[in-house]
Amino acid sequence: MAAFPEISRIPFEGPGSDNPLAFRWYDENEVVEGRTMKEHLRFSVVYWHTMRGTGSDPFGWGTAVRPWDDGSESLENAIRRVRVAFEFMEKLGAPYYAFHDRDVAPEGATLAESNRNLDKIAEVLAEEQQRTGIKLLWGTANLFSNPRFMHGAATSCNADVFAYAAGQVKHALETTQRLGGENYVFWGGREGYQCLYNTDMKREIDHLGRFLQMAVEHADRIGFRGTFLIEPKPKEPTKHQYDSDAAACINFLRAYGLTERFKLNIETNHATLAGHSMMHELDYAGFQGMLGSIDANTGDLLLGWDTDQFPTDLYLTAQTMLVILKHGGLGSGGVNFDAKVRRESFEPIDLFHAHIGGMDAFARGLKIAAAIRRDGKLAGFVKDRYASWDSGIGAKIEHGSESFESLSKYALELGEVRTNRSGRQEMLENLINTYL
Ligand code: XUL
Ligand code: CO
Repeated sequence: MAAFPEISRIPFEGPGSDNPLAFRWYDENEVVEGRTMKEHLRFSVVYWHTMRGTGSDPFGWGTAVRPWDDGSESLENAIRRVRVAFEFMEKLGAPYYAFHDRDVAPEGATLAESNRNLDKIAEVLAEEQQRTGIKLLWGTANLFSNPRFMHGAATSCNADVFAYAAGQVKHALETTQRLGGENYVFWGGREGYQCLYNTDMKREIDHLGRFLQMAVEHADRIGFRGTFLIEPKPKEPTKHQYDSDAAACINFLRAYGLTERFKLNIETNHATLAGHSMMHELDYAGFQGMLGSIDANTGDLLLGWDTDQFPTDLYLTAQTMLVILKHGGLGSGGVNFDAKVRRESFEPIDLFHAHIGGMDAFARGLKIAAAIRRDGKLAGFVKDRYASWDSGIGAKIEHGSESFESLSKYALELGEVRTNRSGRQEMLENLINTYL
């Protein structure tokens, strides 16, 4: 029984189309900068919001109508959901998906039972991947919903919880490998603190470092070759999350010797919660060779929390793609829609509208970014702005041959600096508008 019998494969109809169930910009075969849109964007659907989101919020129950889901935690229901997920992704034309262990399979009474449940569902996932050609972008473990993780998982004050989490991640990693997952993600759901009076921060962060080292050791043992990704987020659910932003994560990874195997999964709404723009986080990770993947969504400026909305703002997608292209693309990562429909958008068809909009916004963002790069005016301006570093004293400083002694002599001869030029911010903002 099809869940979406009235929908066939979402077609590309071009910008002139007024069909809300067609792509106007995302033509998976269109070539941009030498690669198809499909290859650049590597769109991925998330299982947790799309298949498990109910629309509940702290003030009310779920609103989502999902006729295929009986609301139970049975394996039959979980299997039905897998079939629907793949029908949805196939009709949408999304090449990838991502899941947490506990979204796809019910939690059992013991870790052993949970592992068995995941194994059964993984069989069905493998079968559907085989049938459709849809691939696993990444897997992860939910180390934050169950009450046992109230104090965190790898950073819990309770060593038994750390051990349990290790056992859970071992199985999630093996399942990801079994399904050909190209990455494995760590989002530290409760890895942080609410109160420093009761927290030994150094010990907790050391434990997190050791936990991730063990993940790498286990990956080596089983031959998992995918990229490990950390997903920065500054707060929510805890008041301070240890993986607070790209800079904090990279510092942490360096301190624990993990930079060879880890990159970052940058999420838009997390960047803005950290007080940064998506561009900032992407560029910061990118120039250190640590940009792995993105969780594509957006927040709402008037709401201060992680609203996980679908991205439709063309400035945002153009800026995002500009930085991604600058750093040579996402490699084994992708554009993963960690986004959920609003609780007022409760019908199944809204899942299509949301994803089509996000995919079109990214396709258009990609084209805008490519046009900005082709034109070269923006890059040319930036290059010129730093021209004083390309020769003369600037080049010597960059090569490391100058000292305070020599620069003091240079500055004394200079007398005063008379070479500053305008940053032309407004002119550049106007320039960007010409590509939209
Ligand atoms: C939470 C979040 C997670 C991760 C995966 O804010 O973004 O869904 O992407 O655990
Ligand atoms: Co995310």
